[in-house]
Amino acid sequence: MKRLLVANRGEIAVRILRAARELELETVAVYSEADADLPHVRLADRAVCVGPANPLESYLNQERLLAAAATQGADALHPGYGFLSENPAFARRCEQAGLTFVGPTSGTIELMGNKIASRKTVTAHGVPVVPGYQGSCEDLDALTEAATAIGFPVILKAAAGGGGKGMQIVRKPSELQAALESARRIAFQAFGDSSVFLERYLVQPRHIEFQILGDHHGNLVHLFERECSIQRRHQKIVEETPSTALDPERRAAMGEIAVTAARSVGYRNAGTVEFIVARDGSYYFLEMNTRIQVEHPITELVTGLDLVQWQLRIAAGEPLGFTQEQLRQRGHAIECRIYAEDPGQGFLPSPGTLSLLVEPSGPGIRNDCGFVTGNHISPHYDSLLSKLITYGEDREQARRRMLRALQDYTILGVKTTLPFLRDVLDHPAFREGTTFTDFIPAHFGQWHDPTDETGRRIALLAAALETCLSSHGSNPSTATHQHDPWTSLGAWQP
Ligand code: MV4
Repeated sequence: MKRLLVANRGEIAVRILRAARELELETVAVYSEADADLPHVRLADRAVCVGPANPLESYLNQERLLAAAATQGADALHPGYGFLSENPAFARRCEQAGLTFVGPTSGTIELMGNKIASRKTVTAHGVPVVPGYQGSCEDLDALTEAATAIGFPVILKAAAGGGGKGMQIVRKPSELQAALESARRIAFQAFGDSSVFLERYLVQPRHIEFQILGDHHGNLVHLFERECSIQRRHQKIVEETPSTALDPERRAAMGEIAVTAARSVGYRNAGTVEFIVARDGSYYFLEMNTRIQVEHPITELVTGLDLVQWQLRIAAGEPLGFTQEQLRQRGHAIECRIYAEDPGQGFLPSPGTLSLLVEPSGPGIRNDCGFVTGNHISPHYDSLLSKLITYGEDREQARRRMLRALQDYTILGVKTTLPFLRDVLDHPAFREGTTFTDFIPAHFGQWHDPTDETGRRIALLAAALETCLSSHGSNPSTATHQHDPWTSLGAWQP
């Protein structure tokens, strides 16, 4: 492996290019016409424009990416996350072109992409899954019987889904038919595959995932967990490790199960096994993600390993240089996702020009950022600007460092999640570590920016305008009491 093409943009492209350069690989960046000024283009040895801003014509354009790899003489391709990272057809085309795809095989991506198939595979190897039914869901009678045996409430999920799309919670038998039709229609529209399956619906669960690394020599380890329960509409916004919900015994047991799940498909490279953890502490396999994840840095901080470098070293055939017993979790790490979105308006994307970006720094602070002052945040792409990650000897130190870093972070020109995250990190429930998947709707149902000065500014402008427009001296009361602030202040009165 000599020359790596990074088929992505933004912070993850920067992250991968840094790892590749430290390993002395030559690097090729790709970019769309909208992204020519982004940092990832400058960080690479070479850069190729792969098409217009529309991702379907650039970062998702398989022909253009494969052509760029061929003309630039790349022998490996890192897909990052999103875009083509979990597309088995693209991975297969890379394999067939003799281009090392930095990730698992196309067969593994395909198998794990189908939630019914992955459930069956891991179950056969003793991995616990949520009690459910993956038989033919077209037959309403059979489905009703299965749901009744499982016990209501139940949840319908798309086989080709993951990440929450098309899920339907069903509370009683009479709701099943409508929910089934809706779930199948949404699944077909989103994934072109209407197959769905059924699980018991767990109330107020936690979402905990385990990082996996497997090499080409049969070595497979887990790098402990990440607690990802703080989500809004199935998008994580704060992640941390270790989880406040696991004791050493449960952590070790879940880690072993995660390795078993990965081994059951002969997993290679970095991957993530997702679990749902019930309130009684029981845990169940949900799905496996076959890519590097957004939240990988917190694992790097507590293990001391560079996960992206290991992805590249594994892809080059190098064996893992350590065993499970040599791995330790040390300290605590928290990640906050900084999006160009308006948290006061339902997280509406806030594209625009970054008129100023000043990153926080100092002990235990890392900011994985894909943009600099002057860059345009395009509405064509995911609105993630950067990931702010803090490390501490313990959770409270990591939390306080995060609050300090969030205060020191300046982003002007677009609305961001920064003020919202300050309130999340300061919330008593977060301080206590009682983080469940309903954290945001439960504590931040309708949130308004406490530092938003817009209302005050409008009042001041209105007062100034009123003062200018009002004719002085014509009112006899002002003439007689001109030193009385209750009359002379006019519209400036509080
Ligand atoms: C569940 C669940 C409860 N029971 N599965 C959401 C993301 C996806 N990876 C799995 N998700 C869930 N799966 C069972 N068996 C609860 C969630 C869930 C959720 C479900 C509906 C609406 C909002 C949710 C928020 C977080 C987690």
